[in-house]
Amino acid sequence: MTIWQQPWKMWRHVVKLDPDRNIEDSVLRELPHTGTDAIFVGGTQDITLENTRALVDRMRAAAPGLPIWQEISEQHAIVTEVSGYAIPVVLNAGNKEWLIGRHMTAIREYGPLIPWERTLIEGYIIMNPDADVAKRTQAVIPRSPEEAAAYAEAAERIFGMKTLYVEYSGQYGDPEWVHSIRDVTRQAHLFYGGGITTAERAAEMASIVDTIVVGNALYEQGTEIVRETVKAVKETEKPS
Ligand code: 1GP
Repeated sequence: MTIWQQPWKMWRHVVKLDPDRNIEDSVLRELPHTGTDAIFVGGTQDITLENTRALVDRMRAAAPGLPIWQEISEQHAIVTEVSGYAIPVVLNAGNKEWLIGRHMTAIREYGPLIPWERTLIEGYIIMNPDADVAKRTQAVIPRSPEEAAAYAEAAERIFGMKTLYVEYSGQYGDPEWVHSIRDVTRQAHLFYGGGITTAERAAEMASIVDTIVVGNALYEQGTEIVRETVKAVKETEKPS
């Protein structure tokens, strides 16, 4: 697979939009001017085809040039008008539905229709026990940096995963723990999401991982924080 088929390898900064949360058109229109590399559309609670399609349509109208990738959590909410699909595989899910069950069902249903060349398979490691996604997947939270790193190593060495997502959703993670994951990965592309609310935090995590994801901060602080975090990330050297 060539690099142009894996555009996320070039992304340093992504904004995650939740179809279940309100956001003004004026904010969506500003997003392409913030310098962010791509938009993820997805969430954990109350994701429907209607609210997903409505947000994707509005986003496409507001920012025609920005890649929009749907992060799939509900099969019935899959929309076709996106650049690609991010498919979470929750490595530390307590309920195996989220590790392989839903994936098997989707493949049985859609098999030949799945555009694999436009999919990003994300090996999720959920780190924040209070996050909705942790509750929904009954995640078994790593108890030490070594355990977190072992999930990453298993993902890469055993399952051959090429992309991992360290998910602290709603909480800023401990950089030492994220470092321990980075240290054991060989080539995997690392996403980090959770609690990036300042330029300093963006720079700190961007010095460890390949791509940072900003969610909540946009809803709470507006597009200025997106601009500031993009700037911080672009001034930070990508880990080698
Ligand atoms: C959530 O990782 C993202 O899935 C971003 O987290 O909302 O805490 O920024 P925040």
